[in-house]
Amino acid sequence: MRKFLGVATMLCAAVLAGCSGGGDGAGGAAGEGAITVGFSQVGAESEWRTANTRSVKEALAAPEFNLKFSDAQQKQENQIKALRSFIAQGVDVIAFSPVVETGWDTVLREAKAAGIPVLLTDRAVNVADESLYATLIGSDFVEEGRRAARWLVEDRAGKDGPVRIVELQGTVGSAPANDRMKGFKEVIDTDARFQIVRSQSGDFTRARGKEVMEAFLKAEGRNIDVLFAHNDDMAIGAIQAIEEAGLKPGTDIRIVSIDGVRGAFEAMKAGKLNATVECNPLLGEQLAQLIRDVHAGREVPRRVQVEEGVFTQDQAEAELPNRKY
Ligand code: GYE
Repeated sequence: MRKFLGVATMLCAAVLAGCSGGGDGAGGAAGEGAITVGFSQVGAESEWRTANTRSVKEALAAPEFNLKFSDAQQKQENQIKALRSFIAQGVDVIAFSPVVETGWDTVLREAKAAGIPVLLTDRAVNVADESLYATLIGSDFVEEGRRAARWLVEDRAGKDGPVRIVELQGTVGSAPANDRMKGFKEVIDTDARFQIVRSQSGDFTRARGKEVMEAFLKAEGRNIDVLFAHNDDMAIGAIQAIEEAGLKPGTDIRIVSIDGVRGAFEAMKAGKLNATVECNPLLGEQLAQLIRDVHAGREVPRRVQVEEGVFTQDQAEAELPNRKY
């Protein structure tokens, strides 16, 4: 309960900040002296991402900002191009959600040389010089992986025998895929019954989630006890593959995934998904505040964390009307 109150408090604070900021907060034209922000988004690969884009666009539609938004379609080269174009245009601040962790040193050095501060949203980077970005606002993906595994350990309590797990990984090299894998393994490795028998990327999309699950089912037949998907969309795609194979998702194969999007709550209500670990995409207002602070030269924390919970099937129906994404 405490966890959910935390999120609620954060959301209320965000709503209030939006109201007191003046303007309608959506679609407003940039005012005089507005902060020009170049935002490079990962893509539109999942329900989570769509909600995240909406939240960022809404928060940065206030007249105090002039938003230049670019969609990288899940390709790092597109993101690097977008960042270079923001630098060439001389934006005041760059914010971006890096598709993968490595390969950012050069372009971030270019931004630094141009005197443009960079804020990371959602995903982390791996750079030698940490001063290349001002802050990272996002979730603790390692903890999300641990939470998924802890749910599984509890789900199997009192049942003997090996537990054969298949894993649908997120985008290869992305922070959430690396960290969720790590957190999940850390917990299941403490009990020899749990084995990951197959693990492959489904690139965070429904279509790939379905395809890869089909391949898992072909290879393993009925010998799959659990599916761990790094996001809800891949789990939803996989559910379709499981049904088409004549099995009952949620029963024959227990399923846990991450994000907590509306589609996951619907799948839980229908008994097809067993649990989802929350990852809150509604970062827009917090990001707007960090941009104001960084632009004004105020000190900001290196890492801003989002509070999140875990939801199970029995909570789905009651919780569904409260979901904001
Ligand atoms: O879990 C997934 C999305 O980076 C946290 O990206 C984000 C992840 C999210 O595609 O659905």
